[in-house]
Amino acid sequence: MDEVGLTVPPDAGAVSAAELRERVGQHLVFSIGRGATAARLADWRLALSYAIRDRIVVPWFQTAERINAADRKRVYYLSMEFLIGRLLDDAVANLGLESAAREAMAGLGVDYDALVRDEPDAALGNGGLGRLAACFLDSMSAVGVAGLGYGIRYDHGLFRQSFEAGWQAEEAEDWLAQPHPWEFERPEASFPIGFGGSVGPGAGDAGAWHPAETVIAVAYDTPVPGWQGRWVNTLRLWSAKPTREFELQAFNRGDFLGAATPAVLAETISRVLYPDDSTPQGRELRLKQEYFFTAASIRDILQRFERRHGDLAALPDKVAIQLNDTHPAIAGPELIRLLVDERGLAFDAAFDIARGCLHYTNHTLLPEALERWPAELLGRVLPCHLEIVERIDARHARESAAAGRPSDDGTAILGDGEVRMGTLAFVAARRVNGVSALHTRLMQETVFGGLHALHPERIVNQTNGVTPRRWLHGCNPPLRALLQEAIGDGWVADLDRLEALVPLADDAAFRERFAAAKRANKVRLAPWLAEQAGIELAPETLLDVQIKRFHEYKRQLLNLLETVALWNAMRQAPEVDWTPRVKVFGGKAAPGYRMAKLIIKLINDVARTVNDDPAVRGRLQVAFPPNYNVSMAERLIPAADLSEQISTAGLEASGTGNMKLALNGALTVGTLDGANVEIRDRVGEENIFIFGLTAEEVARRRAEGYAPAACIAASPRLAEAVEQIASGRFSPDEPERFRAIVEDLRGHDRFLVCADFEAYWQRQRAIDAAWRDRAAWTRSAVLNVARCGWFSSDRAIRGYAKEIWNAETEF
Ligand code: 26W
Repeated sequence: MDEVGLTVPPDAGAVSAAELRERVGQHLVFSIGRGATAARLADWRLALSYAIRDRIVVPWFQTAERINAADRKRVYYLSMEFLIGRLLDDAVANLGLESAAREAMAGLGVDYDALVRDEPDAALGNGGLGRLAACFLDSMSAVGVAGLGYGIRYDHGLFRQSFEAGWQAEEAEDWLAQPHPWEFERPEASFPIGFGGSVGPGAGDAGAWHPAETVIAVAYDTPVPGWQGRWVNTLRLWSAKPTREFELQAFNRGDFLGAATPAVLAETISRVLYPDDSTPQGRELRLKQEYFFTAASIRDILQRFERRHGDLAALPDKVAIQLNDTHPAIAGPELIRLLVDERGLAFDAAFDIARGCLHYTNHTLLPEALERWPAELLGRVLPCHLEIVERIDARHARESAAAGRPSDDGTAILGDGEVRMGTLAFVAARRVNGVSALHTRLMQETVFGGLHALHPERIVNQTNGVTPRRWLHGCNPPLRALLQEAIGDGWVADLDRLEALVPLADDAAFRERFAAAKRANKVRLAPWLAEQAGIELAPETLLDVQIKRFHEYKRQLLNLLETVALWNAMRQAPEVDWTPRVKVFGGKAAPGYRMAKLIIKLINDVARTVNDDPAVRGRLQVAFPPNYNVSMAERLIPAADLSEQISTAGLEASGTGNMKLALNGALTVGTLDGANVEIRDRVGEENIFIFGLTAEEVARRRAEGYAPAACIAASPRLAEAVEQIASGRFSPDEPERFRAIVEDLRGHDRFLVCADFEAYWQRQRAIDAAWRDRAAWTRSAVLNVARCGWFSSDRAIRGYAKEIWNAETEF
């Protein structure tokens, strides 16, 4: 009996199928207001979701009480993106209720799997950065960090992708078109957020900001249950609301639009996710989004701290803030503003406290992806913050000069009329980290070279990870069952235990079972792939997948060129016993990224030609299912045999798909880039297919002046493929369609596709041969699973807690 006299379930776990069925029935009637006969699939899904949610709220309260009672240091993860996917099945798995839920729904005549598939993805992110944030939330709960995620509750997540005549088409995503059972609106947790206006003089160091417009940030909380429901953290997403819902006077004057305008303008701030994952558009609305959620979060953090602590100097001991890339980098100036303007601290004291709390993760070295806001724009939207940035830069310059650094070493925050958000984040942070060993080293040697020299202790590495709950236990039932039998299920919370599989790699019977699990996943995938992409997947076919956002540095074009060359080779040598392959491409291009969209069209045009060609029937097929997202990844990854990680070395900060695919028994073909290097280090040279120029060699080739035409001339099969594309072999209706791709390839080829082509081709032919020796292939696959436990996001979070946040873990 709790304080309001409610009988609440004892704990997250322990519920029988009968009890659960009872609860589902009650929710259908009393929460959704439907009878069983009238209920649609979505109603049953909501009813089950509420019944599962009931098992989470009390552990949620208890976690908060434990954190308060122990006055634990809190970790706040600020991210513009959380690429969550579906929540029902993940919550059921984390509570250990899968069999109870299946049985309960079966008892009500409803198919559990159909329910799971009925849920829309929460696609509040673009790609790697957003998905990493979601995996980190799961792991912070799994290891018992007092963590809280802050982000934006976009009305519309990442666009829905479809193909019109092979061209990418985008339509607004609408996840909130139906009730979202996993969130609780928190109207009491709301803050006014100002924009524009002017700054007047204030007391001492303080300035007095008079914003021109204000919106209200309202919190929506989603519980984040950890493994076995022992710990439940919170994801708090902010939604923008108007200060006044409705201009009645305007309405009475018949100016209906005028009456609604303030509300529409306010709500625009959290309306939609920007679909760019590399080149910032530099839009004012984007800056407002970044400030909106960051300012609301900082206010919420300070308010929660001050509820229990009086001395602001203790803030860094009780609060660690992680900035997920530069998107929330305004957090530094905002925290300093509140400490100086509203709490009366001196600037330097405020700066030290702020820096003591802040930590920044960099996820890309691509120059065009580093945010730089025009100082004019920042000064107009956030006049107070520009002043603070100028003071931070002045202080930094003094520090730099004192360290004997030349003043023009490029480490200034302000320059060329811009505010370099990466430099601001670095200067105002206690720790800065990269997301793989190679990436972190390149950060120190290139983009952050000057700052690293000034603060050699500040940059540390935390190689990315993925949650084994969603990306192995959840998405791969056949392999999960085999692991359960072979080594128990301790691996779910302690993925290093997969190491126990190493000896089984030499056990033929086990290998047989392992291959059968992969086969079962391919058989399960086949009908879906036929329906979505019009291809036939036979179980013995090598399933070769490249699934990730489209970007030239990820080199989907290199994969496509190899595919065309293979097609040619099969047609020219039909007598050869070619290894049958299905090439799967999956991924979206930012709507404004013309070259990426042209490559998507090329892939679809080549797919049509190859799939219609009787000469290679059953030997080569190309599939490109539209609208790649988290749920599609959960479908494809367990069935994959070969993982394409072929980026230009030095440009993929880490990659996380590479980890998910290796953990599900796919072998990797890849360059020594990002975390591929650490995967190679762990699985062993002989259990991975590495090819291509290293990061150093890429830098050298570029520095020496790289001539792609020479590479093309030196490779007849590459030349043939390029010529076919150039001459409209795959676009007879518009022969010039791919001129831009061919001209760039022959003229610039900034991502060294031509330089790596022959090495890639050779490696792929070696893979054809390796596939023939199934025992050896399966042995390597087992060793990949066994030796990739380190790529758990639990390990990564433990690293952050120990080496960056200085925060406790409960488990
Ligand atoms: C402002 C536009 C914008 C939006 C997002 C620029 C850059 C981004 C992200 C940083 C891009 C991203 O998702 N980077 C990926 O982050 C993953 C998680 O660390 C890495 O594994 C990938 O290698 C990296 O490309």
